[in-house]
Amino acid sequence: MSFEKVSVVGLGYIGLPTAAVIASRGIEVIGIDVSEKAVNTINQGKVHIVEPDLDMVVQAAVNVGKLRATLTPEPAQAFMIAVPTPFKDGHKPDLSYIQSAAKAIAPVLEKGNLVILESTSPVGATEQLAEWLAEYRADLTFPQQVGEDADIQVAHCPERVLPGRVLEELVSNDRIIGGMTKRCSERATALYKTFVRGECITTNSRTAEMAKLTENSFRDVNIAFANELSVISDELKINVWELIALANRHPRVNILSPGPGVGGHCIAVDPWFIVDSAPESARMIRTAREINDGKPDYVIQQVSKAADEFKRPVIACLGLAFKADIDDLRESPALDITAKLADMNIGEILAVEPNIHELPPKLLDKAISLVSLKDALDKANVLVVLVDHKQFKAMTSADINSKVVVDTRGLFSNK
Ligand code: SAJ
Repeated sequence: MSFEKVSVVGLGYIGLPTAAVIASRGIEVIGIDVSEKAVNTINQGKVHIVEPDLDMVVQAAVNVGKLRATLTPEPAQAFMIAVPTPFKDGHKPDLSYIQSAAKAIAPVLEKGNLVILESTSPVGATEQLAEWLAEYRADLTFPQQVGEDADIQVAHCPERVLPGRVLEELVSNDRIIGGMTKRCSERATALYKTFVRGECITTNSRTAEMAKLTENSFRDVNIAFANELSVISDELKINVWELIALANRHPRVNILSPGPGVGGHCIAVDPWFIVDSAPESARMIRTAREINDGKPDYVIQQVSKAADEFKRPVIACLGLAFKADIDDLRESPALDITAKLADMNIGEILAVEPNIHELPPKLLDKAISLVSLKDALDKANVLVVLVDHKQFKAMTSADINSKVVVDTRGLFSNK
């Protein structure tokens, strides 16, 4: 059976591009979100998030009437849930957004519908979603059955796109599809085949959940290794960038880059889901998280030492985003470091972030000025490179002349 009407629940960094891409294939897409502002913006053909080319794809889909957003769910053949899965205190996964989505769509579900969980989730979350759907449908005309005879098919298909390259990766990446049953996987595969050019590989829901967590944990562990090497290299007076470049010349070695810590809402979060599920066994995954979370304090110590060299230190923090060339400040170590430096009162703090126009709430009540790169280079005697934005990569050794540089991204390792 082909899909004529699909609903996407949660119109954020993943849901909105997914909705727009499916709509661009000629399928009618209804986007559901709890934010009235997001719904209104999308219905005007505009976007509320920054992602290259997304504005064009959304505008086109809305203009031809294939995409529309609403606050209240309505019937569709398939529902794709792309809501946040943050963690609560003690690094425990918070599934409340998935639960709310289940509650919202349950009344409009019809026999034979497909429900896909796209949100990165701890192992067991898809089974839990099926149980919630059953619970919220219990009093209705046909209750959702869990298991082989389920009248609603439930599957997990974790999103895997890289912020900044979402539209391209949504179509070209392979997809892992973990159905609650074989039939669920087949239906879900049919839906993804309408817009995915990569391969769709089927498994069960628990393995699909774990596969996504494993991908991000692999990266976290590799970055932790690089971060540990950077601290060891400082102790041993070795340039860590040169060291890693040399080691990576080996055909079977591929070490990622050290930095000021790991940010974003994925790699800094997902490994904790594994640790929470298997606290005794997930030793390396936990340690990697601790190493990466400890890196900002190490950077702060380095800056503090650098500031001690000056009577009136003026410290310029270059970058606030969690990675290069985006405006996303979520879980950003750069933001954290800048805030803590201001609290320490060790000098005047300047912040440079070419991708935003005003200081974020977290920095508003602090003695920090948001300045241009040029002003920072004119005034500062200590430069702290926190993000490798393209504007910072273009700096020359003349720009840094007599300044002390704490370079967490290796921009000046060869300059
Ligand atoms: N970082 C380093 N060193 C590196 C690479 C990254 O310190 O060598 C830091 C970045 O500066 C940033 C953080 O790690 O603070 C994460 O950045 P990222 O570019 O590695 O990843 P995300 O969080 O933008 O996206 C990841 C991707 N996962 C993988 O590459 C395995 C993406 O494909 C996932 O869809 C996304 O997580 C997600 O939603 O889970």
